Amino acid sequence: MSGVKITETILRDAHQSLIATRMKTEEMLPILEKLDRVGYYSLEVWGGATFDSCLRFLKEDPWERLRVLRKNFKNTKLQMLLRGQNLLGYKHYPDDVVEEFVKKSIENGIDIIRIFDALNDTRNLRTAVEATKKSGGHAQTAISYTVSPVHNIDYYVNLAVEMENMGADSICIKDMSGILLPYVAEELIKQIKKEIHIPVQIHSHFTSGIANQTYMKSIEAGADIIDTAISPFGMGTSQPATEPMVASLKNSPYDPGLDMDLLLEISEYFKDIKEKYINDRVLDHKVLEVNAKTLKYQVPGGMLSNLVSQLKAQGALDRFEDVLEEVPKVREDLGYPPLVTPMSQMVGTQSVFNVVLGERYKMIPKEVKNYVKGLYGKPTIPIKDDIKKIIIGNEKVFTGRPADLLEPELDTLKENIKEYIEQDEDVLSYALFPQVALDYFKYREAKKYKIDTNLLNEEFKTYPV
Ligand code: PYR
Repeated sequence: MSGVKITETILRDAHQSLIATRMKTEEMLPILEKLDRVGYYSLEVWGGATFDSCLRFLKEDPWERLRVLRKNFKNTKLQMLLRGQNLLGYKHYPDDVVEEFVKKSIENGIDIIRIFDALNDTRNLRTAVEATKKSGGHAQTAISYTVSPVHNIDYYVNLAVEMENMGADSICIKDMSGILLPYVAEELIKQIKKEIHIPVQIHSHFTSGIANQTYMKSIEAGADIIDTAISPFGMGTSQPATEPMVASLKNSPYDPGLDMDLLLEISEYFKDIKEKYINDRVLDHKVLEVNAKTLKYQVPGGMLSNLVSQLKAQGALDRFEDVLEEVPKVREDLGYPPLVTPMSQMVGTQSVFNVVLGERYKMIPKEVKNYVKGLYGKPTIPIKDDIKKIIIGNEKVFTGRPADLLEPELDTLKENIKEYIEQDEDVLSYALFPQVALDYFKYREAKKYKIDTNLLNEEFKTYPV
């Protein structure tokens, strides 16, 4: 039997989970050659929040980052996380945008696309899965794992079978909150492996402190691939750490066979990067602690910090515990959505409103209304009539595939920004985040101008007056 395979998340989820996705491409570059030699199955390097963060905060072109990474990874497959029909944003995009986005992601260097939907509504995965396969990529569909009275083993096994039938090349069990218990994972993977014939990958977060054990039981039950993060950026709200996991599997049939010396060198490099983010106060010790309350409230790490900042903004941080108590109630009202983007934001904001305003559903975000109207897909169980009435009154609920309501828009978008386009991919950046992308394009132009000015200055230096 060949060993378990490892996906390293340092360049995507690890820094998304611990330092708000702020790692810059220039901080990645010096270590890429070593990362490429370790023998990982894949590196998760793109997607999730990295795209938004590049454009909005780092003033980097995410497409250029991808090309640079591809050029430097000569031996390792590159992987990204895609939010199904939401791509790398927070709402549904039309099929023409999804198809082009997937095509360009693969053209620029992605091998494996992990595609999930926050509601596990497979209609929201289909366009991206088909586009991935059409471009020769590996389509991995992810089950958004959660715990509720209706999310049982049968539910997940049926979902996995549906995904395989849809054409998935592998399945990921995506435990974004870190609440998949070791013995549940064992049973879940055994049952799934009985019914499907494609590889199964486990993705968890260390948030509640149980993920190492969950990985071990998953591996023993037949999981083919696990997600880990090199130790300086492992654990806490990130993935289990790579080196201890690799060491734990040594001398077993599951030995991943990675180069431990190289892992330790890589670890040293990222220790320095971590130190810098601690000094800059980007890395807060809170995200590194075991948060056992997660097991009760299921709130993923990123959502916890969002709740804290929303409450701080309203001067109501003392209501934090009340909000945590409210989250499962709102979730139940909304038909038990898994708490992952964009549902985690919706449930979180609604819970904050319910507590801070002293009356439940006094104020309701537009996104929550749209969700109840069916515009994000199908809730796990139907939302009760009385809740529906409170949230959308007598408005009708749409039961079709949400993206069927959206007209193609690429041509119009291209026209809108034609004076800024420097590459085909620019229209996709604009499609996802119109204002943020425009701001970035303007910044890019200004920077170019500045570089020209500097060059001019160099010439003047050569010919002093
Ligand atoms: C994302 O959607 O960015 C996650 O990491 C789940």
